[in-house]
Amino acid sequence: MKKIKFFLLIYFIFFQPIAKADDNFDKWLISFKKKAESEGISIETINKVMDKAIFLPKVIEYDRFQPEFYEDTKTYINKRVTKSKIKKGLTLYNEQKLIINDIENKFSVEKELLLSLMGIETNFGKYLGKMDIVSSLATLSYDKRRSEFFTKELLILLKLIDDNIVDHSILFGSWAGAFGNFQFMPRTIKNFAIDYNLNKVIELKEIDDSFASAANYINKIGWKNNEPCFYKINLKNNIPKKYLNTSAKKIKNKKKISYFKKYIKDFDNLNVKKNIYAGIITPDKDIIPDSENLSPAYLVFENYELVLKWNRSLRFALAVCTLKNEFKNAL
Ligand SMILES: [Ca+2]
Repeated sequence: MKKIKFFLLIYFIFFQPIAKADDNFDKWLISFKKKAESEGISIETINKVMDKAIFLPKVIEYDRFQPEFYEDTKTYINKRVTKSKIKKGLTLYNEQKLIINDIENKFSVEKELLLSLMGIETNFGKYLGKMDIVSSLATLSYDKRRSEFFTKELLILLKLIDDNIVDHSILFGSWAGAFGNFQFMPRTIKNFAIDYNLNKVIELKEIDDSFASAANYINKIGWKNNEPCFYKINLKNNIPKKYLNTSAKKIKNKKKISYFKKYIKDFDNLNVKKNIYAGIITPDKDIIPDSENLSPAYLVFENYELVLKWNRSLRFALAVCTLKNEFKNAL
């Protein structure tokens, strides 16, 4: 009897939750398919794509353990802006100079920024991800945390497949459903991706289409060439807490730089126009226990906020702009 109870216990602990997750996922899948159909996506496409979708527990694990949540700024940047990455970027540039220069001119976006975005996103195509994107997006749509956002992304992706804009057989990418050299989400593909070499397919794992698409995206959202992203600063203790931004959602309490003079050490040595608007970020304040609140600190500008639109992470945007500056020095 005891043995049976033990097995029952084991069964309930190990098998029951999985069976339940599968069950509920299948239910979710049925209702999602109905939703997709009501949005005008063909039944053939819905069945062809969604019948292979499975629940991926790993995706939930990754979602709950993103480096943005636990790595401090210095570690995050040092891991992503390395000598070997800079070298790799320069090699790629030398091999693809004609295309990259052409795209830089046509879209008015600095090539150094494009190289940096590709370097940070996928280490120049090395980490494109091997996850089945449809299953990743389905898992995150089924999951409660950001269901609405990912359901919309999955619907957009189905529409792109239905319209033959993307080839669904090559949709392997990141756990969060991002695709190609610059890790575009479906909505970004829909709004900004370009068939630059005019062969009627958007190929975001190829240099020409992916660079043009990234340049088009960052240009359309307002990138300004040769304007700064951020400056590292040393704050004085008298700075009111309200000026310290720790969230990537919105940079609040922006002022003309000259306004912050009384709160910044060695202000007069700052090599930046003092009459432009800036915010202050202290990205480690919330995540590092007992961290010194005021360090590191940065003045951030409009271009920085555009990189946040690309990916809502304070550290991501710092890394992108740091690597961009490295390419500026090297090219
Ligand atoms: Ca193409």
